[in-house]
Amino acid sequence: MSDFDLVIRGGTVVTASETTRADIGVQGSTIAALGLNLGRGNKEIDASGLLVMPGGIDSHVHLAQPAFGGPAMADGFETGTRSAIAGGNTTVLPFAMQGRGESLRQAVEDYHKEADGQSYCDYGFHMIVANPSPAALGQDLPALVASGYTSLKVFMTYADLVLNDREILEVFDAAGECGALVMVHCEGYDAIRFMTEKLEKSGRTAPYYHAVSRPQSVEREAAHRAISHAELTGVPIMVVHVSGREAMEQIRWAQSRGLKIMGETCTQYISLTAEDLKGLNMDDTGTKYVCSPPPRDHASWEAIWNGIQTGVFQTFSSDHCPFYFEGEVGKKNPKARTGFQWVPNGIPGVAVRMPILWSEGVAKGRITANQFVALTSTNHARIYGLTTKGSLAPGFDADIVLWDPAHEVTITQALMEHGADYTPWEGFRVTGWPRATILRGEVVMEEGRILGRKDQGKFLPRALSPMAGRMAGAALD
Ligand code: DUC
Ligand code: ZN
Ligand code: ZN
Repeated sequence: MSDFDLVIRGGTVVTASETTRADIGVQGSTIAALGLNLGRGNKEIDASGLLVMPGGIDSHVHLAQPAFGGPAMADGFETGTRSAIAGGNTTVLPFAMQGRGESLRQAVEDYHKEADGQSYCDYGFHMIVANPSPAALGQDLPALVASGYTSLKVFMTYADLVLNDREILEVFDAAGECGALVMVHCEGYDAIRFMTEKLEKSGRTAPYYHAVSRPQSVEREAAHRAISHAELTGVPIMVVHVSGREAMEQIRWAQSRGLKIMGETCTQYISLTAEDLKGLNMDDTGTKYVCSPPPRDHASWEAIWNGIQTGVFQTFSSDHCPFYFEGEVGKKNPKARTGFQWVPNGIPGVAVRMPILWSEGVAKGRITANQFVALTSTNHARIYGLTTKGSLAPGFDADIVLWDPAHEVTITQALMEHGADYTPWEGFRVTGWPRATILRGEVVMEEGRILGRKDQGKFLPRALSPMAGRMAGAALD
C-alpha cells in the first residue's frame, strides 16, 4: 500500500522563505508531508534537477470582460486559464466589472456564468466598481465581501469607468467599513483627455502617441491623489500596474510615512518600452504593445527593479488583458487606424509572467528564488485572502510548479495557449521555464502539453485581506 497519492521526489523545494532538498507527499488535493526519503506514492514524479515551487498566483488578469471602451476580449475563462497553467500558474484573480447602469451583485452573478465549468485553474473574483451608488456601497458591497469577493478595483480614468474624487472617497470609506481591499488604477482622466485632444489636433495619432498621452507625471499625480484619499479615509490601497519611477516613489514615500499603501508591478514594465509602440515605422504593429499605463524606458526598468528589490512592490502580476491584433475587433480595427485613442488597451501576458521575472530577475542575479516565489505566489495569497494557497507546507493545497531554472526558451505565440493571435514577446529569450503545473495534486500541464480539463478549476471565496480595514489615526477617528 502506498503512503501518499502522489510523491514529488528529489527536487529542491523553494518557498518565499526557504530553499531545501525535500520530497513532497500529497494526499488527495492537499500537501501531507515534506521531508527526505518520504514513503511511496501511488504516483511518483521525479523532480531531480528541478525546483519545486508554489504554483503561480496571478492576482491581476482580465478575462471575458467587456472591453476597456473597445472591442471584446480575446480570452474567456477557457483560453485565459489554459494560458495561465501553460505558464506555471494555478490560481488567477480576474475582475467582475460593474457597468455604469448595473448593480454590483448582477455583475458578479453574470461573471460566474462566464467562469462556471470553463476554468483550467482555480479562480476568485475582484470587483470593479463603476457605479458607486448608495445601494452598491451600502448593501451589495458588504454582502459580497462577506461572501468571499473581498477586493475591488476603482479607476481614475476611462470614460466608462472613471470615478471622481468624491466617489473615490466614498468607495474607500465603504471598503474600510466592510474590510474590502481596494486596488486603484492611477492615471488622471482629465490630463489624458487634454493630451489626447492636443495630439489628435496636431495629427499625432500613431500608436506611439498613446504613451505620449499618458506620461509618468499623469500616473504620479493620480497615485499621489489616491494615496492622499487613502490617508484621509484611513483605508489601505494597492496601487496596481506601476510602470516607472514616478509612481513608485509616491508609494515608497507613503510607506515611509507608515501608511499601508501597497504596490504591484507587471511584466511589461521590466521588459517592454514605449519604443515598441512605434512598430516598424509608426505602423499598426505598434498597437500590439498598447496598454495602460504604457511601457516606459530602460531607466524605468531600473527604477522598477529597485522597487522590487527594496520591497516597495509586494506583487508582480501580468495584467493579462488580451485583444486580437487582426480582424474587425482587433487592435488594428478600422476605427483604431484613425487614432491611438481607439486602440483597445491591454496585452496578453499570463503565460510569460513567471518566465520573464525568473529570467530577468533570478537568472540575472537581481532577486533570489525566494523573492521570486513571494512576488509570484505567496504575497498574492496573503494579500488577497487565499488562505490555502501560495505556500508548500502540510495542509496547503498541492498547487505546485516544477521549474527548470536553466531551460532556455524563445517565446512564441505557439507556446502561449491564449486566445489572442499574437504575443508582444514574440522572439524574447528567457532562461527558466515551467516543466509541469500541478493543481490540487493533479498534473494539469506537462512539458507544454495541457492535461487538465476546463472544468477542473474551482471558484475560491476569499477571506478578508489582513492588509485591509482601517489604518490607525485616520482623519475622522
Ligand atoms: N487597466 C488594467 O488594469 N488593465 C488593462 C487596461 C487598464 O487600463
Ligand atoms: Zn488598470
Ligand atoms: Zn488590469
